[in-house]
Amino acid sequence: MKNHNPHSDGFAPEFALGHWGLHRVVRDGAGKPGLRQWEADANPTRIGLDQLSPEVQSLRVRRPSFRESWLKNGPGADSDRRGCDRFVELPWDEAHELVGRELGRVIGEYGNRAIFGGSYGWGSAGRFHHAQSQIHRFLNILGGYVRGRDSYSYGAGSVVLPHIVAPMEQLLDEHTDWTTLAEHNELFVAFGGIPLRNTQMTAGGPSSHRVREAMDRMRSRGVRFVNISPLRQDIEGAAEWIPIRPNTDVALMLALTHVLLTERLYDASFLERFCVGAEQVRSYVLGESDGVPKTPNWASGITGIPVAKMIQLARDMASLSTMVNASWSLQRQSHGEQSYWALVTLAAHLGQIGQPGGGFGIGYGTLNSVGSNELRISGPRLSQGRNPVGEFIPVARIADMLLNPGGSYQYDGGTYRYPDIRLVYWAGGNPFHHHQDLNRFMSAWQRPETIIIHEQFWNSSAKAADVVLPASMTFERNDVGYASREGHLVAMRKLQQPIGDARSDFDIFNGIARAMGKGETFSEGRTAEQWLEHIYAEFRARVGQQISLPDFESFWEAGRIEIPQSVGPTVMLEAFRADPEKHPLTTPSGRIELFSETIASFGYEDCPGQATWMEPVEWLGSDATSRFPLHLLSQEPRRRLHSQLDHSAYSREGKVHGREPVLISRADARARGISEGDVVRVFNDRGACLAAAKVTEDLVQGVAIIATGAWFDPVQWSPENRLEKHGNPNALTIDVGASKLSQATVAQSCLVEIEPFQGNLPEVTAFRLPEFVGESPNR
Ligand SMILES: Nc1nc2c(c(=O)[nH]1)N[C@H]1C(S)=C(S)[C@@H](COP(=O)(O)OP(=O)(O)OC[C@H]3O[C@@H](n4cnc5c(=O)[nH]c(N)nc54)[C@H](O)[C@@H]3O)O[C@H]1N2
Ligand SMILES: Nc1nc2c(c(=O)[nH]1)N[C@H]1C(S)=C(S)[C@@H](COP(=O)(O)OP(=O)(O)OC[C@H]3O[C@@H](n4cnc5c(=O)[nH]c(N)nc54)[C@H](O)[C@@H]3O)O[C@H]1N2
Ligand SMILES: [Mo]
Repeated sequence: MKNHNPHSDGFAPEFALGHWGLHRVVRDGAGKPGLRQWEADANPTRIGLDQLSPEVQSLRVRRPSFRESWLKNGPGADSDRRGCDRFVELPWDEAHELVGRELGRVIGEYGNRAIFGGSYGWGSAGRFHHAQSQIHRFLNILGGYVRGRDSYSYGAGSVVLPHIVAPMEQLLDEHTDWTTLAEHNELFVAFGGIPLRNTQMTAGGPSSHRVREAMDRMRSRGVRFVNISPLRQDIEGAAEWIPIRPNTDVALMLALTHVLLTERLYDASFLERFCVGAEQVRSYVLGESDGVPKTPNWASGITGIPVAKMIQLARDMASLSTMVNASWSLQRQSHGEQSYWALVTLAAHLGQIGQPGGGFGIGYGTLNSVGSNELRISGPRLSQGRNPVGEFIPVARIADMLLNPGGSYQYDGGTYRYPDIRLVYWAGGNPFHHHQDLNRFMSAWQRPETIIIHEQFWNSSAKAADVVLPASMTFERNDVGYASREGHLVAMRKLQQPIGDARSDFDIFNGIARAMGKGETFSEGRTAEQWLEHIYAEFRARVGQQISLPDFESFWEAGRIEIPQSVGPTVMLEAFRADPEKHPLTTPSGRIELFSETIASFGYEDCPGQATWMEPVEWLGSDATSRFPLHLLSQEPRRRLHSQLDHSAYSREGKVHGREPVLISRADARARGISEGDVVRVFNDRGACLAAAKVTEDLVQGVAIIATGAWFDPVQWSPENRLEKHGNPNALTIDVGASKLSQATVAQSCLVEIEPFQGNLPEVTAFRLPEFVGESPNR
């Protein structure tokens, strides 16, 4: 396989692919690679362009590293020193031995049910070196592991939607494409907006960034965009902004439904033919079942939106071809299931589901792929084998699991027990980025006897592990790049040798498997290069009916091949609408379940049988606002992917005095004596972080926003930590489930107070290496 094209002359292009997009590789006279924006990208991103920079590379994990106390005194030793201990670097053969022996010990003493291999996270683009597939395959050949279910992205949505419409992944894949919308849609109502910021990404790698163009095309056709969000910028460009209090969209959706019902603007025949439960909805919305009519007047007190605005919006929706869309943030909150249930309920009353210009969306504006009209085919993949261990947790319940082994919990109609975890193994995710209430998480993280992580960088999760194995980056290995609905396959060629002793996750697992006498089982006798050809050949055969792909050699030579667009438009739930008897939904009734007998039968007070307004655990209507009067939202970051590349120049340019900005309204800033650029302390009873104030007119008063992804940087690596120095919102968020149904994260339900920071400013140390024992060669 040819890896290098030192005389790149435009005929054999080299590409680098990230979840943020495609870059063209250019080489200088010495053959050293650099990255440039891909000229065919309609709206290229700057994220990832600087990933080869010395600044980024200086924080690489270079050699297998072992926490000093763990190495000297054995598993479990001084686990409260995780995060601040020193590390000892060892050669690979010793690392393989040590890790293999420790895995063998835990499995021998406690069984595979004592290993947590949930390993949530985005890792990197590339179908073979997909960290999650590699770790799961590896742990499966050892006899299995406790896994995590659902996601931090849309855990509440993905559990409730199969009960009421269809599996969430299926719906996401079927979103009506932008081109069809441009032709047929008249009014696009976006709860949570359509932030272009977020459409920089597609898991697996976008081709061209299409959403800005798509929205412009719709505007030029006269489509009206309505942005219902606390933040005006959630739609960039022309849009009407309806500011709303966070976590109150369900009340608004119910009030809109109330107007449709009382003004007889709803589609009775749609409800009759395609839905069950319209009667229960009617009775609840009109207040017959609970004595509280869900009128615009009622909703106005909750949402802060004027009554007349709601009435007009409902009327417009009923008279125009209307798409109602909710971002994923709407369900990453307390009772998050209700946002999507109320959205579907509203859309059902409008009666346009299955039509090309209307219906509902649950993810326009979250990723570049949602709404594309490229072919929907799952890509080349590495088989993960079978997991003999049945135990799982809803992914965001990890701290509960570690803190309460044997404790019971409810989930989607079942009762389960938390397993007793002794060893945590992670590859391709950053729990000290993604989990809520990180001070509490620090105490959970002290429980296991051993924590092993494969990482590229010395980020917070690496520093807090016992064993850190250095993972290579995409441009240090060959891979095949692909994402459904992106329309291309990319030869991700190795551009340079891995830094230090870094290796691919495949090579790392292969080495440990060999040390455990299971090398052949893991590798099946194939090298990484042979695996690439193998999974490509499998893919080529599988999709042969739909698309004809060249052999591997030709694909590799070409660098990138375009996959033909799907024939004809995609319209969500079109077949169901055309013939619900022939194409019933997979719900128990085969219809859209505005009332679900199944969910009602679970008897959950926090998730009844139909879309219901319930107060979030924390919101601007809580009593707790007397002490913590601001609702903190933590949106996805514009200049990075989660925590990835937070140390790159592009991400750092977005910081103020090296700290993450906190967006705050002018009125709130003034009331607290805070000016633009001031370092402030954002706090509640769970924790505090430092951030730099960014004052704006474009945010609802009472709301603050910190983007996620500043590397967690506590003054003290202990549950008693009082301050996070860098601006990580998960120092503040609450770690409880959305409801007993999904147990999903509620990162967006969080109250705080903000004050000017007094005293000596602690230095940000997030981008420092840990301490090593002894001299480290060529660091
Ligand atoms: N407060 C708050 N918290 C949130 C959210 C929120 O809205 N608010 N959003 C949540 C959501 S939606 C998500 S999806 C999560 C994201 O959480 P994560 O997916 O955990 O975040 P990433 O920063 O992408 O972490 C990926 C890690 O994998 C490493 N990595 C990359 N490539 C490789 C590889 O090839 N091999 C190995 N071994 N490692 C690799 C990277 O260095 C990085 O540390 O965060 C969640 N957390
Ligand atoms: N650049 C970039 N893009 C990304 C990612 C990234 O890390 N960086 N991460 C990707 C991932 S993993 C995911 S899951 C998606 C997430 O996609 P989303 O969950 O849709 O993204 P968020 O940025 O969390 O939220 C979008 C907006 O919703 C608004 N909002 C929050 N709460 C409420 C509410 O209660 N009501 C209303 N009406 N609005 C609210 C906020 O103002 C926020 O700006 O983004 C993906 N895209
Ligand atoms: Mo996500």
